[in-house]
Amino acid sequence: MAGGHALSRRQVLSGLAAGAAGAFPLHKAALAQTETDDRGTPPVKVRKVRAITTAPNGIRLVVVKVETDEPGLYGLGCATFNQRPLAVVEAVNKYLDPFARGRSADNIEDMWQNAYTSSYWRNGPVLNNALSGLDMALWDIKGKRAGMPVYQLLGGKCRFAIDLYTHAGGRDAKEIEDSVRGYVEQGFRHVRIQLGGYGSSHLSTNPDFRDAGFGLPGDQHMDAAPYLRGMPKVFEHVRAVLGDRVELLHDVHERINPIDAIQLVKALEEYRPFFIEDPFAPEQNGYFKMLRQQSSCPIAMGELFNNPHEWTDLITGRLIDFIRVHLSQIGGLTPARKLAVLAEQFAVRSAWHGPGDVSPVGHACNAHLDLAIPNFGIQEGPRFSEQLQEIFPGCPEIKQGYLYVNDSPGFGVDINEELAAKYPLPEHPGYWSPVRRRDGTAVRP
Ligand code: GCO
Ligand code: MG
Repeated sequence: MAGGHALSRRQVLSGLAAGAAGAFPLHKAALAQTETDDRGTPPVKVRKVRAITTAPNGIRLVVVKVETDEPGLYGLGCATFNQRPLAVVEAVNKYLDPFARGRSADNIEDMWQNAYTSSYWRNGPVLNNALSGLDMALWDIKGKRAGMPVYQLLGGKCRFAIDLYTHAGGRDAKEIEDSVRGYVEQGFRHVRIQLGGYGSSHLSTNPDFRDAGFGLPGDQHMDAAPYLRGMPKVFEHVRAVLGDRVELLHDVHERINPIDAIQLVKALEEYRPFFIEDPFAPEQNGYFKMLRQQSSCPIAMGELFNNPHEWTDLITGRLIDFIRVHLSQIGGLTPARKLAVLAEQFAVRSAWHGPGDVSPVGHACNAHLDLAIPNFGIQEGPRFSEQLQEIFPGCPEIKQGYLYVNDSPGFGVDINEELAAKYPLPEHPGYWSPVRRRDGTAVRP
């Protein structure tokens, strides 16, 4: 042990044996000895785990800060769940903080495994997000202690930068064409196209449920037929005017009946989508087999997944082409890197969830994993507002449709807590408003 009296292996083992007999305190000194790594680096312990919230653009971001017993050494992790931020904050501050205090910050897997089972019931969105904040922060700390960016800890780069897709949209085919052109001019090679909001709700008319006073006035209206008729026409138009210069993606967002989704995917296949996302709700994973038998259109799924049971069969059955989990919704980088390896065995590529409701720390974590895996597919591209870049120094950068991380140790992103506090969570608690068919029937949103 650097600077200390190194015990011989025999002494350590005999101390352990004596300690095991409870006869002699030497085993504690011996254990302390065995805890240092082979360079004699003293272990670092967790001192405090706390959640920080900020909403500079109205999106409820949750970041976890893990402070250690080494002065100045801390890590950041993303725990962002936009629809239930306060529940995640409680899970972090009231449960993971007391659980993690005094434990080794070096032993990430051990911390993850034991924190994961510390609630006994597990695999839900709130606890997974809290766990992700702790987990990612420990990887950030590990990088800082090693003096390396996290992607180096994962094996180094498989690519020079990360290819992104961005979101284009419009209320009709012409508006969408113009939106796509704008992004192609910015250098993006992959663009998601949506006809209005998810499910093209602007095309739906006669929300009879409103006239009947059913639900609340703010409840949204979406009938499937106008969307199902409109989307193929949009793809036909954009392909006709822009040809194959750009890869086109589309997000069904689970809002239609499974059999209609199969019809839609088959109708879109001739326009060569890069992928079609979330054709079904996670509760309807059983339809993927039927879809695979009828179409070779590339399929992406996963942003709503929390539990390994949701993705394992889809991947081992080769029923999807892109796995799109939201890393903090599955518990952080520790499970995500294992998921990436599982997917690689079945030629499933990554497409981690990366919209506005992921913090810059979460986007950096996506990016470090993207750099280090051979089965990278595409990355949903962030847009960092001025405020976000000020609150989170070190945000990854976007150039010509590629994402770049900096090479600072860890994830390379910090937080200005004083500035973060200037953007408190909005009054609205964040729940997703109901979406209804004409007769008021609730729709998976
Ligand atoms: C996407 C997603 C998002 C989600 C949002 C929910 O593909 O980026 O569908 O737009 O709707 O993250 O909070
Ligand atoms: Mg989506």
